[in-house]
Amino acid sequence: MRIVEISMFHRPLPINGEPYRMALQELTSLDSTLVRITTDTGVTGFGEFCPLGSAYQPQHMLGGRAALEEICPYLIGLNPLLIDRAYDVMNQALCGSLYAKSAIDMALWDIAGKVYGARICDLLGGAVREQVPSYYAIGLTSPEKAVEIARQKQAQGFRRLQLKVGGRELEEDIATVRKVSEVLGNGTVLAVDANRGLLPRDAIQLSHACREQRFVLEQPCQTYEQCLAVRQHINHPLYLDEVIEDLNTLLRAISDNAADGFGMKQSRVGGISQMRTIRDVCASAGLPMTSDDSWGGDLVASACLQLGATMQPNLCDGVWIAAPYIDGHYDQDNGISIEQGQLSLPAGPGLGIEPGIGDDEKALISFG
Ligand code: 0XW
Ligand code: MG
Repeated sequence: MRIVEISMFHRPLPINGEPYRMALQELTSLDSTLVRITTDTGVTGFGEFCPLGSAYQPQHMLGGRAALEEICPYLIGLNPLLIDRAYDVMNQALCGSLYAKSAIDMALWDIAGKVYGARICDLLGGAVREQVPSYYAIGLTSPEKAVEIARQKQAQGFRRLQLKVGGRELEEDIATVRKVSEVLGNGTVLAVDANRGLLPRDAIQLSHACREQRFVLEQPCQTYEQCLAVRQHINHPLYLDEVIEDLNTLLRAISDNAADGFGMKQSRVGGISQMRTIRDVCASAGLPMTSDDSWGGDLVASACLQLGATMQPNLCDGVWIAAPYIDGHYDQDNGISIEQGQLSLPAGPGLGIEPGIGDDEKALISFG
């Protein structure tokens, strides 16, 4: 079996409703890139990457596409089932750009599932459960609006809420955390996520001011070292997200006892293959993580869900997907939606998603 063609396609993902506000970004539309890998047997696999805009992390749409233009010629002719070998070739062709490589990795896993007649979760050791909890991220907003959303999302079945803070007056963050905490039902847990937007002094003051409220404080400050220092002075478990850029930084964080859990994004670390290892390392350390990505449609959503379904429930803090902010699906029949706060694995092999790329759709670029 050989790769004979790799093509890229653009999928605009406008955000429905309010802009998506975090401490350092406000987003109204995202741009996703789909990758289609075609083999000589006619089996095709699909992947996707979708940076959270151009300023969130060192990733952006055009940079990812340029990285794939550099990489793809080296992949033509390879056996797509030898995923680790193909990844070696990608790393020899280009250093870094893990977010772009994640889309190739995803498509290769999709092909493997279709060839072996198995869902990706079952190639990753098997699903522990067929439904996996999602969680909802409440963007930066007023205390009153945050309370309204918290009530609404709990009524919809979510049992984990993430509340964005940072990038504004500390008093407003404190008021919002306190007000939302008051309306959390039994069994609903809260993550307060600053996406690196709090100064160390403010992260410490937020934790002290809200010492009566139960939550994990996620990625409060800009750097790993700042979070490590803040951890010594706060009253809440600390999660790391953006600074865990690869397996090595995860191993360092575990060795330093720097975190009580992790918000993990598949594209940041390089794809399903890397998230599988991170899953196992976190499990061996007894530390929970989420199985998320920055953004994306049904392909990214399925990839996060496939991995999340294989995680032990007590170590899986949920699978976040962007579907609530996206109108429609790539796959009208099998698109990934949240029902009662839960995600259900698609039945089909691989990702179980056909992204609806028409035969007449012109690719941004094709190789092979
Ligand atoms: C909530 N997320 C997983 C989605 C956005 O990309 C931000 C991210 C986070 O937790 O930082
Ligand atoms: Mg986060």
